[in-house]
Amino acid sequence: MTDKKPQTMGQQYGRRSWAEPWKIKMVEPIILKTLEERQQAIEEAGYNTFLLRSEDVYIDLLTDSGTSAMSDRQWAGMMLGDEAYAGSRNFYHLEEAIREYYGYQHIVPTHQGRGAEHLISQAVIKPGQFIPGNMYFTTTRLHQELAGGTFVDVIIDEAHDPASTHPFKGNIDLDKLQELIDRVGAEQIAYVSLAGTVNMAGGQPVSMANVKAVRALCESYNIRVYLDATRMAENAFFIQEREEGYASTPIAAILKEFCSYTDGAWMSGKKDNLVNIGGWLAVNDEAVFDKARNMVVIYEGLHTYGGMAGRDMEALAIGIHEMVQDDHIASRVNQVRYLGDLLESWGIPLVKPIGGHAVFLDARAFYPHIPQNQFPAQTLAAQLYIDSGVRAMERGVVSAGRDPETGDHRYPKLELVRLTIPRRVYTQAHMDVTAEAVMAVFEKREETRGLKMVYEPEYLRFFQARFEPLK
Ligand code: P71
Repeated sequence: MTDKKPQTMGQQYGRRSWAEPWKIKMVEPIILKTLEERQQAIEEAGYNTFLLRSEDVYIDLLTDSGTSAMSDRQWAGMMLGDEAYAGSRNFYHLEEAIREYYGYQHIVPTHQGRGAEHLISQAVIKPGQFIPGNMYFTTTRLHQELAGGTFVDVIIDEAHDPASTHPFKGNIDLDKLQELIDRVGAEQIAYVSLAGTVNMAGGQPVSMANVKAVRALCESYNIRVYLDATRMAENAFFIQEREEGYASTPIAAILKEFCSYTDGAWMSGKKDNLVNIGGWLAVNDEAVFDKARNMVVIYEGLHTYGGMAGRDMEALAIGIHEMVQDDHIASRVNQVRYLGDLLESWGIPLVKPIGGHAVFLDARAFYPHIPQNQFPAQTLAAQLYIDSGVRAMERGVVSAGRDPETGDHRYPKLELVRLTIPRRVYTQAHMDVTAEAVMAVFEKREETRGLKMVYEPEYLRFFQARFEPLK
């Protein structure tokens, strides 16, 4: 028995508590399967959390992509779908929202982010050109490679160090960018591929000062800057929180200023934009727009729906408006930080600072006895599911794939497991259960063995690869 009085979370932290700026109107039951059922499920899934059935998962932190909860207004907007093949009213609402909040002129709708990546890559990359960027993303780099380009990582070194607490680990290293320009020539650079925030680095932001400096350098060589705006609202929150002069600037104004230093953006609406499906490409250059708008009819659908239903575009337009509300974005990022702070205080190795959409466990430090070719992050994700039904995602050597030239695994410095938090879906209690699950797996770390890959698909292998436990 303890005579300690229970404390609210705010009291434990010596501040007033905060709560989510929404209340729940509809619920979806979730159940925790038994240990035996979970063991069988992960074995059937080849120790790959992408291959689990959602029904077998208790708390699903695989991704924040398309898994967020829509608001009552978005659902109401779904009823206003104009399902005309051409010229749907909802497309014009979407176009207005993108122009208002991101500031780009020309909009091409797509079914999701990779559809937009395909269009921009094909529209502006000439075979043999280079695309410098602040760390690769799987689908982005693949589309750049399929267009004949070569991605070059020019992110600051701190981004590759999980322990570095640099406030803007997503920044581009201007010396690395300059060095590439000097080496290959400005005309051999298709564009700078800038992501805000950087997913694979741990959801780390880019500062306003950095995007301005990148812009200035690129302007002097006539190089375009295109933005992966997938989690740019979260990036705006970090600028408001950390960068001098922005503490009282609204998220909407920060977002628009940041975008003004870029020539266009591709977007997975499934993240920041708070919808379950959808994406877009937006550019200022008419010639690029013309190409992309022509190509969209081959791969996605007519240029006023791009693979989305009218109702999807309406929900997307409303989601963009909700995304920039300061209380929404603060509660979203702070929920992620709540989970990260708990784990960090218990000594769990993770990427610091805690990013915008997820907590990234450092699987290399978690399992120092498992070599990278025995897939420590894949192992950790499987263990977490077995222990507690929590589903996470590998972001390490399996995700990095093989080098197209040598055929060897690419061994990234970061070998991570991502606990990704959907927006407006889980409560603080779910975060507590997750934290305890990570701790339980951590306590068993020494007896845990790695995996071997027994099936490997050619493209984006992490989605469908299968593994077996090492004896
Ligand atoms: C995420 C996803 C979805 C995903 C994609 C690939 C492997 C595993 C999971 C998608 C992104 C993203 C960024 C920065 C473009 C896309 C593609 N992320 N840029 O993190 O994070 O968008 O999924 O709508 O096609 O789970 P798309």
